[in-house]
Amino acid sequence: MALRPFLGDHLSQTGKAADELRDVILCIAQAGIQIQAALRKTDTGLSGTQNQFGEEQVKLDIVSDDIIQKHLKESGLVASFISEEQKDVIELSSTAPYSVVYDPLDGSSLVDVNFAVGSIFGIYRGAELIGKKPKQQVAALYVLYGPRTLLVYCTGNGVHEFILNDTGEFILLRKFLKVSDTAKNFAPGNLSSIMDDKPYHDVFHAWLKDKMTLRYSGCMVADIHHILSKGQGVFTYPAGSKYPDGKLRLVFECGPFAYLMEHAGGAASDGTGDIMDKKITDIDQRTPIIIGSKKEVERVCDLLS
Ligand code: P6P
Repeated sequence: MALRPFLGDHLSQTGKAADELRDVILCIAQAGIQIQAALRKTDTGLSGTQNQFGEEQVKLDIVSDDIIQKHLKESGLVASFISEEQKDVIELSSTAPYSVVYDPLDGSSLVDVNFAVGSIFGIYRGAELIGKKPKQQVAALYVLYGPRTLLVYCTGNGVHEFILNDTGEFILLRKFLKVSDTAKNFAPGNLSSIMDDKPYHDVFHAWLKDKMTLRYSGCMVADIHHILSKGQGVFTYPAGSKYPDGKLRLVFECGPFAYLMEHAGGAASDGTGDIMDKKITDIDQRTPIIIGSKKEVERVCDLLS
């Protein structure tokens, strides 16, 4: 295979993805290319509408969601999908092989400050999503829109990183990303909760005592990519008074990242159990998350328990 194969060839040869799964991922990659173009020219203002969580939507949330929906529909391979920007499961076909869950533009409130933002995707076999667990995903991937446009995917055979080149092709950058057991960096979400959450205060104190380095951007895709790219780190977003079940969603944020992190040798917990084992009961289900280097995740869970 070429030194820097195209995404499609790599999906078949190294990712060992079935042809139809490869094609769904290639459609998602095409949507990512259109979204990164839209980021450069679309107004970052508010759309005047709210999503299912009552959160203000920026125009780019809507634009990104429309781009992804168009590509999923045109693929003819998607039975149903769940988008953070839609309040119900959207059914397309009862016979198509896969279903897709996604957050079209995670961190969209950061576009106006020119921080990196991303799209997150999880892929399941069949039409049903409610009742499934993230460990039943057959693939997960994200597209990270920063100074470079990167795509990281896993179809069960390693986690692999691609970069969008100047002819509009995703080519391999690094294969088989690995996360070591110990962390040097920490990404502390919901940090304000240390004021009334002693265990989380103790976690923060342990990180400072161990002279670990903070790396937090406010976009989960960028902060999780930091761990996969550096090969170490921990990201936490525990529950707190403002978010009693945690802020981040199981279906289209924590589930796909748990799949990627575990396949890179890391871990993802809700504080008491694996995110990969959490049953999807509702599309807008939230969960606390501690994710990254395995031993650091264990240490944080012990301190939080
Ligand atoms: P906070 C972005 O809005 C997001 O959903 C994730 O991308 C990010 O990790 C988190 O929320 C940031 O939350 O409370 O730090 O603004």
